This record gives sequence, structure tokens and C-alpha cells, in this order.
Amino acid sequence: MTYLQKIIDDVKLKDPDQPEFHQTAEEILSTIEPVLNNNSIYVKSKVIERLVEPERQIIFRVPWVDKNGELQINRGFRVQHSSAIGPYKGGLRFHPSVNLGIIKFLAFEQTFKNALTGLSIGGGKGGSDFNPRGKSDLEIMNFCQSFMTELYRHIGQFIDIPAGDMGVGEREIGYLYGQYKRISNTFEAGTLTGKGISYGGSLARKEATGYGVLYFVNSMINYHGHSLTGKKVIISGSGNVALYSCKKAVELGAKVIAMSDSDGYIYDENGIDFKTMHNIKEIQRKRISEYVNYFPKATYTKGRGIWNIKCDIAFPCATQNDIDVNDAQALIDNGCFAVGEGANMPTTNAAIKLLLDNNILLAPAKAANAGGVATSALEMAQNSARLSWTFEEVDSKLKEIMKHILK
Ligand code: NDP
Ligand code: 2IT
Repeated sequence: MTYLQKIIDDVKLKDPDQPEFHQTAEEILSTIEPVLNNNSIYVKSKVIERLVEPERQIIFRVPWVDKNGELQINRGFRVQHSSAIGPYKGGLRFHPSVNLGIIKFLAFEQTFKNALTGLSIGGGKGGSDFNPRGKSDLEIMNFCQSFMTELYRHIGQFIDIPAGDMGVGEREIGYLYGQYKRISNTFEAGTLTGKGISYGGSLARKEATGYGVLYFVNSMINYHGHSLTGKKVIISGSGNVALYSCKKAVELGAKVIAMSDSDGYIYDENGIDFKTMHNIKEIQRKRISEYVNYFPKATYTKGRGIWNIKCDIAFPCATQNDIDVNDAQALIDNGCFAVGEGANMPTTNAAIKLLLDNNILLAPAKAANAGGVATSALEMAQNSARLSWTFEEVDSKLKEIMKHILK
């Protein structure tokens, strides 16, 4: 048994109930043998054994009161994975599927992604099994305030800087930051990123992950002699990453023919209208099925199946394990030539292998979606300098960072 395989086996034995963490550890460790062969110091100093064990894992109770006056109890997490090159940095995910294994996988991925940006940010991730779907603004506020009432003691601009992820956007960051400010009695803006513009947020942070994915994939396919012009694109999800991937894809000349949420997907052969989709999802906070009320020629289909639609480029921007081997085979059979991972670990390890064996250009998540966290670091820089840059300044820095990552 090889040295790396033994570490993978030990990881599985130690935490048998964390399949997503096993998957990410396996994905990374199965590719780094050449690095270790050239750097025996990494083996000697047990760098890999250290990296599969987070520096700190915090689990806490989150009691809050719902709209019926009933007490609800959720579980909160923060995994501070690595502070080797900077303070822990990474988002918060509110989704009923959240458990320690999922937060650990995300924190592990975040460490490598953050290092790739070239900026001095370590890796962390947090969240809760709280389900924001259908909750009123006041319920979201109650939950966020209670969550921060515990989290605040573990974070800070030089310690750990949370931001958004699934189920956490500008609204939630506002409630979280407000509570942080009250109980810490400081205006320490650099403690959270993804804030509203009026109290220390950065222009272009909201757009950054999706824009970054498109900058990365555009450069990648250009290098291989392709362009986005006229290409048929499918984007899974319709949240922050998916929406701004859609916006930039259209700006760069592609046609987005399908998008989804966890209930189903929209197909529009004329190209999905970003403004309408944005209005339904980000402003009205409704389901994607509403889209057909605005564009009756578009179709809505319940369930999975978005990857069976013929396309040139696929952008999984929803959640982990969105593309399995059957989906990958369908993409290959339909002539898709590139996949850009907007979500974290959206492709199973078997599907990655199948795509690469078939010479599909694959933009891996840790590189392709790093624009979000990179722009979070730019937000921190602006907070430290007590300055605000223009949209164009931030966007041009984002472009440079994505170019640097691709190289
Ligand atoms: P959002 O909560 O804004 O959006 C998530 C989207 O994915 C929603 O449309 C949601 O639909 C959909 N979705 C969730 N589960 C499924 C499923 N099982 N099948 C199909 N669709 C599903 O999250 P983000 O856009 O912020 O995050 C999306 C992905 O990108 C995540 O993997 C996240 O970790 C990653 N990411 C996010 C960054 C950021 O800056 N926000 C940065 C880098 C990566 P529904 O409404 O039905 O739940
Ligand atoms: O997965 C990610 O990179 C994010 N959710 C963004 C993290 C951040 O700190 O901006």
C-alpha cells in the first residue's frame, strides 16, 4: 500500500460517517504523489497527515424563536482548517443537509483554493443545518443573531473571517454583522465579507464568484482555440454563483439555455433572460418554475435531468456531487467540450475521471470558483485601508487574479 493510500484509508477509518470529506481527501491525495516525490521534506514533516486534520472544529447549539413563538434548536459549525498562510477564511452555509463532514470537506477545499489566489488567507468554513427556505425575514434575523451570539468568540479580522455560501447572502451577512457589532462593541468591518455596500462591503463581491468562473473558463477555452461566442451553455442552480455566471456568460456571447433549482429546471432555447431570472430568484426569492410565467415558450421540468440537455459547455453551480458518471456520459455523448465547476466539488471522482479520459476541458472548482473568496480578500483590504474601490477597480483585480490562477 502506498504512503498516500494509507492516509486516505486512515481518514476513512477515523471518521467513517463523513463521505464528502473522504471524497475530497481522495481527490487531492490521489494527484499529489509527484509533488511528494520531489519534496521529501513534506513527507518527513508529515504535511499531508496534518492537512487531513483541521486545526480546530467547533460545534455549537443555536436556539431561536420561529414565527409561531416556538423555540427551535439547530446545530452550528465552524471548522478552522488551516492558518498556515493567513487567518482562516471561508463562507457559512445554511442548508438542512449540513453536518460536520460537509463543513470539513468545504474547509479542506477552501484551504487549497485560498492558497491558489496568491493572497494570504487560510482556510475555514462554517454553517448550520438551519433551513432558510420559506422563512420570514424576522425568522432569518432571529436565527442569524443567535448563531452569531456563539460564533463571535471564534472570529475576528485577524482570526477567522466568515462570508456567504449556500443560503447565506447579503441579507444574512447583514444580520450576522449587526449582531457581531453589538456584542463585540467594535466596528470591525474586516471580520465578515459579503457585507452591504453602505457598511463596508465591496463592489463586485456579489458578482465575483460567477464572473470569476467565466473569466477562468473563457481563458481556458481560448487557450485551446475555442471561444464563448454562440456556445450553448447549461448552468445548474439559480443562486448567487449560478446567476452571475449566467450574466457574464451572456455578456461574453454565450447562450444560457438551461438553469435549475433543487426542484427542477428551466429550458429556454432562445436563451434565458438574466434580468427576469434575477428578479425571480434574488429579488422575489421565488422558485425557478415561475420563469415560464414570463416566457411561456420556455419549459419547466421537475426533478434532475438538466445534464441530459445537449450543450457545448456545462457549469455546475448548485451543490456537491451534481454531476455523476451517468451525467458525465450524457454530456460527452451530446458533444459538450468543457465543464466549469462553479460549485464546490460538483463532480464525483468517477465522473471527473470519465470527463478527463474523454478529453473534456475541466476547470476545477478550487481554481475556477476562487474569484469569490479572492474578492472577499479585496473587501478585507479595503476595510483595512478604510477605502472603497470602484466596481471597475475590483473587477480588474479579479480578472488578474483569475489569470494568475490559470497560469
Ligand atoms: P445559493 O444558496 O445562492 O444557491 C444555491 C443554488 O443551488 C440554489 O438555486 C439551490 O436551489 C440550488 N441547489 C441546491 N441544492 C440543489 C440540488 N440538490 N440540485 C439542484 N440544485 C440545487 O448558493 P451559492 O450560489 O452561493 O453556492 C452555490 C455553490 O457554489 C455551492 O457549492 C457553494 O459552496 C459554491 N461557492 C459559492 C461561493 C459564493 O461566493 N457564494 C464561492 C465559491 C463557491 P434551491 O433554492 O432549490 O435550494
Ligand atoms: O466556497 C467559497 O469560496 C465561498 N463560499 C466564498 C468564501 C469567502 O470567504 O468569500
